Amino acid sequence: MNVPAQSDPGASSFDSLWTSLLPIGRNGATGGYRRFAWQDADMQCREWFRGQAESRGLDVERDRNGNLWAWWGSPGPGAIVTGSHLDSVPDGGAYDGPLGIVSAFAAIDLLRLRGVRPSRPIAVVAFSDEEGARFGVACIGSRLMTGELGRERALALRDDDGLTLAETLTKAGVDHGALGRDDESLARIGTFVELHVEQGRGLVDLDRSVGVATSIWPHGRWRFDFTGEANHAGTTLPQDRRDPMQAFAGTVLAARTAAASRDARATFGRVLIDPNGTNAIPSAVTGWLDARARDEATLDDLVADIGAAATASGEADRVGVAVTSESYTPVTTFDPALRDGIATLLDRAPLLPTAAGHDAGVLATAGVPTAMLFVRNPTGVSHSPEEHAEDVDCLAGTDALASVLADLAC
Ligand code: HGY
Ligand code: MN
Ligand code: MN
Repeated sequence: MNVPAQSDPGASSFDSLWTSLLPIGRNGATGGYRRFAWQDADMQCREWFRGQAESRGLDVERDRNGNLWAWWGSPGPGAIVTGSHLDSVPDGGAYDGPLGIVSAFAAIDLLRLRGVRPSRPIAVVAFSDEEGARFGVACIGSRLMTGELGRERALALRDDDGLTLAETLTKAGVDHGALGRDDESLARIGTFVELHVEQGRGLVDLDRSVGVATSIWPHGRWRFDFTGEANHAGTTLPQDRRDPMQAFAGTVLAARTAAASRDARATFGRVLIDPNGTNAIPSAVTGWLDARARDEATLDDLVADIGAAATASGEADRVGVAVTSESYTPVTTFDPALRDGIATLLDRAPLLPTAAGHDAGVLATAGVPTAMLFVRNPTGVSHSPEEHAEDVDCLAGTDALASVLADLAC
């Protein structure tokens, strides 16, 4: 972003926040972000958060589950909370998550410039590990806070190097003794509003810069383990092979067909191959299915079909198959009165559903009055270095968020 500092103080505040965060965790070769929970880039993002909060005189705290909070006013019940996450998927874009946090700080700057004096506390939150890129479960920070993810299960989650979350937190100097449902933090949230880059082209089609979320499709993650027999790539006869890659490939193709017939989504975006040698039949293949659909019955049906296809492929290739559900998020409907009030406040902003998951969805499911704002994404591309939002739309989003915060907090 490049906005002349003097021309518009709101733009200048957004610009300096955005440009100071931009280099952290960016891979020079791909241009994508690798900000994985509790690794160096994530720790630097957390330092950035602390620095931005402190430079604004906001009190910073890290809650029992590693989520960061910055308070304008005393922490307490009825707070208007806004924010998002700072971690990314592998080679993710700059906007998914960080836009919500940069806009939150910039919105506070705008409110102060306008002389707004909130009668309720306002907080900016950065939830831990929203993408689940490291430990496999999405929204770990918010799910721990609401109790949807249990303490024992969370601590035992492992990354690809075999490190548990418990070991990781200890290494990062975080005491995990009190990890788990956090009624005190939850009780302080009067309303939560998350601003996010749109992950689709709904706002492009409607020619609007800002929209309001209606609902999130039900979605989940399943691990598919295929176990075969390692052997020589050249000397093993076709009839002697027990190749888990073949069974996996059959499952991937079946997933495409099963999703297409239901207008649903099925993606195998991550795979581990053991031992991963060019001239050896693998002994094991593990693939993770991300599946989403308009309603839970369709999603359940879709996953059952893909599971059946995996079993059939496994039998045909004499390969063992095990399917494990790792997370499941039911359909989320955002608070209708809050949603409609915000849409009216924002010049009848359009209402949009999404198939992307968010911490806002976790909070809404836990009964917190929650809303989301979307900022136009000209290509709709997300979870990729190509993810983008125009400067003018980011500023419109910040301005919209500031209006919403003022409306709710004053
Ligand atoms: O994967 C998701 O839906 C979200 O972007 N974390
Ligand atoms: Mn994401
Ligand atoms: Mn996100």
